Amino acid sequence: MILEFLHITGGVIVIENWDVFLGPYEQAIDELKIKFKGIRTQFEQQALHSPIEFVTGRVKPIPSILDKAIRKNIDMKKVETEMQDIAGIRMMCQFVEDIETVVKLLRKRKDFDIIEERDYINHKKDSGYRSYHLVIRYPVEIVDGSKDILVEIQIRTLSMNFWATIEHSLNYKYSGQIPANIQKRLQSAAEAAFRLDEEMSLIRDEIQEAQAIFSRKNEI
Ligand code: 0O2
Ligand code: 0O2
Repeated sequence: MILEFLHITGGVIVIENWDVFLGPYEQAIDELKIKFKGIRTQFEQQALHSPIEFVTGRVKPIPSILDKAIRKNIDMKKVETEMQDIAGIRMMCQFVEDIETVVKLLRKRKDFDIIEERDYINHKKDSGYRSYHLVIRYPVEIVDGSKDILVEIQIRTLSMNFWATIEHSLNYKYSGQIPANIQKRLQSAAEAAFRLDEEMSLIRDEIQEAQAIFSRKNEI
């Protein structure tokens, strides 16, 4: 329960012991990274194309949690349920088609429940942002028993990731107010990233065959 970490200073509710509060989130990220990297390893062991290229994860830094709570008017008492990305995992894929494969794999898993799905691939954001988002309820075992943690999983191609990383830095630089001319450039860069994904999909069989030959050569 978050309440045990809350404490009122000058009328403002603050979290008193961040380490203890964020501990289960760190644990969830560590466990999920191992599990998802394991999926990739299993595909490789069977000499199959892995729909997952690489996996990253992070616990949201404390200043970002506080910023977002203020920006979105989230009551700190409800931060565990209303801020769904305190724990975040990202899975990068080579091809757009891989994203659906990964989503299907995740839907079959028994170690968490998917509580929300947001398809920003077929419904891209106005900024040009594309990714598939899932929010899962993941149980971590802690000394006091089991604790359910919400984790946001973002699944995207390498090309979508390139665009999102650049756009995120610009957003940070301009505090969310990117000048109109740069915004326009970003939108056309998003179009270019979309076309790159399309082009790669057209020669997917060829690329995968080449990658299989390359990995067999490395094994020898
Ligand atoms: P910045 O500027 O914040 O992007 P390892 O244990 O070695 O596999 P490590 O070093 O712990 O990995 O980090 P990992 O898992 O490779 O990735 C951490 C970076 O990925 C962070 O960047 C995060 O920004 C980013 N990241 C990963 N997943 C997410 C996510 O779901 N949401 C968000 N917002 N970011 C994510 P840095 O290095 O902190 O720099
Ligand atoms: P971080 O840690 O800086 O990445 P909101 O969180 O309010 O934006 P919502 O509905 O809670 O919206 O969640 P949404 O939009 O499904 O996913 C939020 C996260 O998706 C963001 O986290 C980003 O990581 C990513 N995202 C969404 N829209 C964009 C976008 O236009 N550009 C980029 N680069 N990333 C986007 P945060 O909150 O920014 O945290």
